[in-house]
Amino acid sequence: MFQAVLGAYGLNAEQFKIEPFGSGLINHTWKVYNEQQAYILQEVNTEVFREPQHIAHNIETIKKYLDQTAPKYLFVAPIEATNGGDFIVIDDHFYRIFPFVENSCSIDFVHHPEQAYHAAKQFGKFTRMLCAFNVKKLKATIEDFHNLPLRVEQFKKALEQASNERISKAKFAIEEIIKHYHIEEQYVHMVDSGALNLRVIHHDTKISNVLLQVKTGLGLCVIDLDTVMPGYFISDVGDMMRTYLSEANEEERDFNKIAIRTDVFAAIHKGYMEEMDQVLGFAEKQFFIYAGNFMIYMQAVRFIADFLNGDIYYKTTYPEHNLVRGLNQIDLLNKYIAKEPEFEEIIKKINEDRLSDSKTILN
Ligand code: GN1
Ligand code: MG
Repeated sequence: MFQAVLGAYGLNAEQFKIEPFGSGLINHTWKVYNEQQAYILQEVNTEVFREPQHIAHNIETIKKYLDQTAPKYLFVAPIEATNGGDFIVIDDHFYRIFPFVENSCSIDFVHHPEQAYHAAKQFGKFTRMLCAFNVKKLKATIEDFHNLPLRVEQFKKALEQASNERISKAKFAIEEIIKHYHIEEQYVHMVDSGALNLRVIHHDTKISNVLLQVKTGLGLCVIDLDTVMPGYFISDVGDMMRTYLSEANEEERDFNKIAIRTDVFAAIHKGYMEEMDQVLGFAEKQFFIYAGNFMIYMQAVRFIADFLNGDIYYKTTYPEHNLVRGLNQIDLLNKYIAKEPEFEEIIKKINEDRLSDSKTILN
């Protein structure tokens, strides 16, 4: 396979080392490198991305726009195959190659608030750079990807069709999901109110999707652009809350290790708002904290639905993997909700400080 794929890019597989790369749950990724060059090779999971050409369309359209409006902005698009295409298809498998950004690295866990700050700034910057871009030019790479009511529907359907064994194993998780249906209701109200604008959203803002400068740890750019499509900012902010606030991530089986760090919350807010404060409307900003509820809950719903469906979507490595992930996210959700009063205080304080700063300037 590697021979044929790399060959389509004029590269000889024999001259490279090829190693699995990253920890994604959907696509297959490899680092392809030798002393002179390095690339990231990816096979797109077409069960999940039914129309992979939509991914290529979005990336290409955005790239053209950024080349004109912000030529210095680092946007990592796939390289061209020798036939001029952005991707290649071999035996119905869909591959693309990215340049490996030099002197960059990524991390899998947020150890310090600083890292959350730099990442949040990069995701905020990405949406800001594209705030005047016509979002309607983009296609949905996964239809209804973050449509919470639909995810809840899928969960209900999975529940109807699941084996008794799986239902009884997931009893507590199912009860917790039902107990939190109000998060879905809030979503429906929010969308109906028209408070949120459709924007160019990344939809997968985990820390490993930001490249950092090796020497300084400063943010360089965002990567993994498959789910870049029209969406609401709560998806990106919420996924940062979901994946940065606790040092233990969704894979952790010891839930005692799941803990919310308020300093990381403040860092996400600072980094994202430094870029997006002027872009988001007043009504949108009111959903900043809700974003965490939304994404953590939706991920719990998705993991548990997949467990009930017999593990057909996410890669798993042990029998109850999706159940444990779902329970982990429920634990995180409950801990997040308990911290909300503190989050509100943090935001209130930031706004008061800003107000007093502007008064000082006026005086
Ligand atoms: C999937 O494959 P990866 O890790 O980039 C999923 C995200 C989930 C994430 C949970 C297309 O992302 O929505 O948040 O797993 N991507 C898709 O780890 O479903
Ligand atoms: Mg991804």
